[in-house]
Amino acid sequence: MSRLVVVSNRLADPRRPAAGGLAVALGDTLNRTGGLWFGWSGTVTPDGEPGEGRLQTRQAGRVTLATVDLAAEDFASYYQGYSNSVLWPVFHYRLDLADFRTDYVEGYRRVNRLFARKLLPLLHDDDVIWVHDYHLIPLAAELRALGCRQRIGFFLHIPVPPPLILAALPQHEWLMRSLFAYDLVGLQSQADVAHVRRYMLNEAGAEERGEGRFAAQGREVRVGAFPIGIDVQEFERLGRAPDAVQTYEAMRQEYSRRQLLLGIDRLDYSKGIPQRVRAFRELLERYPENEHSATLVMIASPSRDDVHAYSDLRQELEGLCGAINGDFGDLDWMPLRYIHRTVARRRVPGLCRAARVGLVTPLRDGMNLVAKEYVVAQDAQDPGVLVLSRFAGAAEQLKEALLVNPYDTQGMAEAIQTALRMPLAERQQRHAQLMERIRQHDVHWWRRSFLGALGVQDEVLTAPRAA
Ligand code: ADQ
Repeated sequence: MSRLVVVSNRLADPRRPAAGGLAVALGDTLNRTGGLWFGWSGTVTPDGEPGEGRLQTRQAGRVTLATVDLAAEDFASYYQGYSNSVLWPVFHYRLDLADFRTDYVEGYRRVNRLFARKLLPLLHDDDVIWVHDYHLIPLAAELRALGCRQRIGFFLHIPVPPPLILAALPQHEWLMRSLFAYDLVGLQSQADVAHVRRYMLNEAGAEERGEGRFAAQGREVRVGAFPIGIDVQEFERLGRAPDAVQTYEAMRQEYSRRQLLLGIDRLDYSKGIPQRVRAFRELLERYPENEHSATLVMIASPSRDDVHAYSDLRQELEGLCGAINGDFGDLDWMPLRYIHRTVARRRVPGLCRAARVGLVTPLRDGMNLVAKEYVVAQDAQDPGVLVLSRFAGAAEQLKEALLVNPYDTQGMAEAIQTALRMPLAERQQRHAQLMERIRQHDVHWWRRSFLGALGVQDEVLTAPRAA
């Protein structure tokens, strides 16, 4: 039976449910047959030699966790630099925020090479390797250059922009051609697949061989959409646990005479948070009946504070939120509560359930798991309404949400008003349809369909869980 090897920038302990759906799902697969999870340790060594890093391994159940440290110079150019200041903005269509410094890409290559060098000796002949996300796009090419012949799959968690946006990336040819070193490339949505296809044909000169297969450089890669889901059962269980129930009750009591709207995100410019606040302001201006009633709670977890664009966003948001409360607030009502922190995962289902409207309004998002969590957390008898950006990958699946254009402030305000006024029967109907789709395409479906397409045998995917 082949062994699964997962490679991602960061690791999580698969036995800790606090790690969230993805870590649990990957850990679950790794646990079934015993597997290896490889990535950065999270440690930065201030005087470390660039391109070098200490390898450490430890056991978590049947999973071996293997990590390397990063030298400070590599962390700055590979992680903060090329990954988060170049690839993240460009892949989210934000050329205006990209910092195209040439030395960043050097660090990015160096770390991918380092990962390949450290990983190769740990591999068995019949391993199947699953690489995750934009930090590690050229990893398979680096592994192949060292003689690696195992099957390698890649899953990109973020969106892919159209070819003409990608082409602004000075290294786009090198980066995109490195995809041919994979056997399978998985993307979040059909829109992403269409963009890669056009890139392959128009920019990379690849030959299309049907069923998502493209050939160039003597290799063939298959590209497909594998929309990621959440662990529905685990999230439902979390929702029934005391912490979530208490959170729900406390929120209902605190906002007993209010209609609660909720936003939960990482504080990232891709999430459309200022646009959401502007739409909320428009709602209060256009529909004054919401004054003293509609209350927006926004929980934005700190993220990448050391990257310039993120500190600018934080300032903009603080200004917008302060102005709403100043202009509309009263002694007994503050329209907006903005909390710049991460809430404990076990409380998230309770917060979602207490909210009549879930606002998920990214300008671009690979998928957006909060949209799915919000739906699963609802009371099926009296569910809230999901207002979802059409630019989230999730919008391809969640058609019964109220789909909005986050750049259209007025349109978004109208959609929020529709959500607040939606009759019970319509809410129930939309919720039931959304639930069915989210349940069908959960995180286990996602990993099984990706790994199945990569040729991993059913025995591995369905082997009994380790105790
Ligand atoms: P992210 O951009 O991090 O992920 P998302 O999919 O929304 O975004 O997942 C965030 C997770 O963190 C959710 O489980 C959510 O509950 C939790 N979370 C967010 N803010 C929080 C807060 N303030 N407090 C507590 N928990 C919070 C990337 C891509 C997405 C893609 C995922 C998975 O950008 O598009 O859906 O990977 O592939």
